[in-house]
Amino acid sequence: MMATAARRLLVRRGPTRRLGTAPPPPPAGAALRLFGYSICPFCHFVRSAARYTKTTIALTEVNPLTKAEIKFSETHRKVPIAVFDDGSIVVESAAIVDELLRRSPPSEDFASESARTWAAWATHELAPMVYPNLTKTYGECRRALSYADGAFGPMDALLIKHVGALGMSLAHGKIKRKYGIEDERAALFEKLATWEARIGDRPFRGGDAPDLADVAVHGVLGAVAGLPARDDVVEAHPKIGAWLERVEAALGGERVVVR
Ligand SMILES: N[C@@H](CCC(=O)N[C@@H](CS)C(=O)NCC(=O)O)C(=O)O
Repeated sequence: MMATAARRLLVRRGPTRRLGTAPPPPPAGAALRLFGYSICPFCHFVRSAARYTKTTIALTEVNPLTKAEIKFSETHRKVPIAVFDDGSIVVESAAIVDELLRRSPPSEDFASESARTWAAWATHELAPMVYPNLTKTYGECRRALSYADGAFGPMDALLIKHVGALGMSLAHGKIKRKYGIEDERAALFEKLATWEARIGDRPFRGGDAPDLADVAVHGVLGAVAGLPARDDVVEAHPKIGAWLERVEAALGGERVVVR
C-alpha cells in the first residue's frame, strides 16, 4: 500500500521497536488474533464473517509503513493474517473465512456454490475498487489514515498520516492503471449496480438470510465506513444502503476482546 522506499526507511527505526518472530497468540477468550489494516477490504471480509459465526476475535492493527506486527510472517507480507488459538497461522481472507466456517458450520445454503462464486467476485472484482476510491487526493488519503490516531502512538500515527498519505496518493494512479480504471467512482458504481441486480427484490442475495456473498460484499464495503466514498455509495445506490443496514442487523455486533 505504501511506497516501498518510505517503508525501508522507517523499518530501520531501531531494534526495540521490532517484535520477535513468534506471532503473539490470541488472548484468552478469543478464537483468533487478526492482523489487519482498518481500511483493508479483505480484513473486513474476515471481520464480517466472524460476526456471522459469532466468533470472538482479537484485532491487531498493523503499521502499514513498518509492518512490524507481522514480522513473524516472512513470506506472506499482506494482511489479513490470522493466528488461531491452536497456533495455526492462516493467510488469505477466503482461507481464514473457511476456517471460521469449519469451526462454526453454517447452514448448507450459506456457502453454496453460487454464494462462493459471488464471494470471490467481492474479493476479486469489488475489493480492488476500494483503494482508488479512498486515495484520489492527498487530503482523502489523510482522512482514510486518520484511524492511525486511535491505533498507534503519536509518533507512529504522525508518520503514518503524513508519509503514508503521500505514498498512497502517489500509488493512486498506478493502481487505477493496473485495473484499467478511468473514473474510480464510476467504476465502483458499476460494480455496485451488478451487486444490486444480484440481490434483486430479495432482502439478501441469500434470500431471507445473508449468505457468504452478502457477508463478503458487506465486509468489502466495511473498509469505507465513515469515509466520503461510503456516503456517495449510499446516495447513488439507496437499495444498497438499505441492504447494508439489513446485513448489519443480521450480523449483530463484533465480538472483540483486545484491539
Ligand atoms: N488475496 C488477499 C489480498 C490481501 C491484500 O491485498 N491485502 C493488502 C491490504 S488491503 C495488503 O496487505 N497489501 C500489501 C501492503 O499493504 O503492503 C486476501 O484476500 O487476503
